[in-house]
Amino acid sequence: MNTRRAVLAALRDAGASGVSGEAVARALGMSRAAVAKHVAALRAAGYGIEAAPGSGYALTAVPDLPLPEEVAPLLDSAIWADLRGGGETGSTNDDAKALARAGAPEGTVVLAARQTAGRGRFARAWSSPPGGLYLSVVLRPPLPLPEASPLPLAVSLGVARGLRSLGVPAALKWPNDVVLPAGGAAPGKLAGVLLEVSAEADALEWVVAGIGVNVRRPAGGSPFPDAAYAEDALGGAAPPLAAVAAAALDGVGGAYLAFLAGGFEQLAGEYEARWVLGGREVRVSDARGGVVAEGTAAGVDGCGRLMVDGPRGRTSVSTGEVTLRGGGAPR
Ligand code: BT5
Repeated sequence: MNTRRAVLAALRDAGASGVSGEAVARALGMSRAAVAKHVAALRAAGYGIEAAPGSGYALTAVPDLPLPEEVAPLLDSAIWADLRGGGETGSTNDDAKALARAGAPEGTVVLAARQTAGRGRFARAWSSPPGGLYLSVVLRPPLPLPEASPLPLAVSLGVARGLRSLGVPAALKWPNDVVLPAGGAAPGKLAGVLLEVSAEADALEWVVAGIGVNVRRPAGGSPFPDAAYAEDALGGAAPPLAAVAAAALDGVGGAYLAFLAGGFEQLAGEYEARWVLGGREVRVSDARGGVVAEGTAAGVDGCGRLMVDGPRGRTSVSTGEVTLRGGGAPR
């Protein structure tokens, strides 16, 4: 536990009656000035900490932000070792890539409550207002590049697992969407996943997996008619962002380790149990809108490719954009 987290834990333990700076300093083996410095930093991050003469510091408010101090104690997965951020940034993927290039180990996490330059695939924008959760993780899978192709699916499966653990019935839409099924209507996009990789020859150096989750509807309404929000599935009561972050990280950690241990075959059954495309009529387009495949979504193969059965047989697609074409009961 780092020292700021230890100071916060001491304030939490003290409850409403508070604790003196001197007692915290003694318990943690640090100077009173160091305690005061951490208290100032916690206040700057949004914590309410009152200083009453005689009784010391009392924690009066905890911000609804995915701060490392809030997320770390909720995590079960041991893979996430170094958590950073939690406020506003340009893009957590850019931050995590800079850390990866500088040698950050697997398990480094960058969190944010708002992004000013959030990105989707194919240089598209990811709308990142307050009320959403934005995070990126550094992974260093010991794999040749081609074997990593199902990783985006494993990561989205992990995000769906995490959201389901919070009671949100998250489902999957190949390749990288986590969606909220909406009865007969098109499922709404609840979360998106963006993987960026660096490889030397054929060996992966690092993977940055970025995840954006729509948690609360933005104050001014959603800019995307097909966006869905976790709170929609929870009767308007969204969990704190730190709880969403911990659930997503635990889900992704578990799915990633299962993928490393047994390949995508290990996850394919669960993926197909959760996906909204099975048996549906789909059209797959490339980044420029050209149609790559059309037909019935038949499944996902061990390489994470979408199998589409069309009039001229089966096509396996490794990337693209899927549109549901109506008809065909989901299975
Ligand atoms: C994705 O791209 O779905 C990947 C999104 C990844 C975002 C995370 S946030 C943390 C990390 N840091 C980053 O900078 N990025 C990652 P794609 O499949 O290309 O979908 C993008 C499209 O979804 C856009 O062109 C819009 O049409 C739509 N869109 C944008 N923002 C949205 C939102 N908040 N909710 C639903 N749809 C959105």
